[in-house]
Amino acid sequence: MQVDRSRFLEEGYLIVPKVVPPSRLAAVRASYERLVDKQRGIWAAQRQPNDPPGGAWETSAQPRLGLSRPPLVHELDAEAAPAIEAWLGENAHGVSSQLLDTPDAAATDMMLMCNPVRDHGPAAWHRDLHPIDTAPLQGYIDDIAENGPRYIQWNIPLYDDNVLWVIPGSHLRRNTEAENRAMGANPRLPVPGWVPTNLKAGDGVVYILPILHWGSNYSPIKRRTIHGGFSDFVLYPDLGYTRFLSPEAQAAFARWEARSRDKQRHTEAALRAVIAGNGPAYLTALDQLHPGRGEKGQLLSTVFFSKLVQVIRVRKHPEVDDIPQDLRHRLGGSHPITLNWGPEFADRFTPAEADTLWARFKPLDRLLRAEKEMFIPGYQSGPMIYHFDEMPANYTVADFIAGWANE
Ligand SMILES: O=C(O)CCC(=O)C(=O)O
Ligand SMILES: [Fe+2]
Repeated sequence: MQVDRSRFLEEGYLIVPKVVPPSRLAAVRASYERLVDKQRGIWAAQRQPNDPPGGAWETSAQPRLGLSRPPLVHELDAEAAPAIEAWLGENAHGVSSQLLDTPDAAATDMMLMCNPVRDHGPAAWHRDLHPIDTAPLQGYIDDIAENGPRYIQWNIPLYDDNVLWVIPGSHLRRNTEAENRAMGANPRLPVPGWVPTNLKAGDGVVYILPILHWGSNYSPIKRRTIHGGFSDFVLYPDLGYTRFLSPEAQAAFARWEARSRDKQRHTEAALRAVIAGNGPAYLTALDQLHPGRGEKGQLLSTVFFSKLVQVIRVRKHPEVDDIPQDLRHRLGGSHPITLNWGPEFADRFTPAEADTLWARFKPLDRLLRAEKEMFIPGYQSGPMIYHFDEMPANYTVADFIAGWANE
């Protein structure tokens, strides 16, 4: 299917029909329902003394299954195949590759969002963006405007679903005054410019992440909505379940896993070029990591690296005490779409190399910090000393490289 990529880039979202083909819907529903039962067992077993018997299933506003992560990933079997393979259909994988303008987009985290057992009402409007451990909004906007998105996210409901609302075009700009006023006063009310997605079972909405969006109503109406995304930057904690998949699906995950290893290798090469003080090698590694990306894209990757270097420091020097607690907490997991390959990646470097890396990234980290703690509504970061929106003024990758001579 041909989709309208220019409209997608402009509006920041697109409704795609029949992402799960009608002929597959019953099988995909049944496969997910079994996983819901498995996960409910996990939640019941994990419940805390003060929790109700069902644990998170009963307390969460949006009980969510993570198919690609422990513990559920370890429990996938042949009956989970239709749930996983829903990601591989032409209107999911093929459309995602078109929209990302890449030959073979890879599925990232595969999840399922369910209704709560009792009414929780609306969530808060937000962008799925936590600048503290990734980058300021303007860095994303500049990269998307120059090159298109690196990651796209999907909601694919298995039953009709109008929970998600979006603000078209908000992925390419900062919050307006009116939005900040509305979200500052009450982030759980409609914000001017909203559009409901209003999806029929099997259809999907795909969106570009900094878009302002809203879980408008978490009611007990049955909800089983596939959620997750596609990117060239993925990390799979466990692919054991692929043995239950079709040969085509197995081949896809094998390609994506190989690509993940390549991306990690190019990330390491980029950081080794920084350690060696070799500017041309740094630019070459950036281009291998993300071929064809322009200057703004390379700058965004460089900002992501400044956070990855903190991951390496924490691993090599657990005693460091100059990293804000909220940042340190965020850095504990992996986040491949922003080039955080997780704590084990740090073991490619020695403590001394971690020091050299930090010396060379510290000036950029300074520029990413604000004068004082600040807060802007609509993000997944609370008050913090890093900029929410602004990238360092007039700063380029060439400035980053030139700075190595000064430390
Ligand atoms: O429930 C939805 O559709 C939106 C969920 C969401 O925005 C989130 O969990 O970040
Ligand atoms: Fe969100």
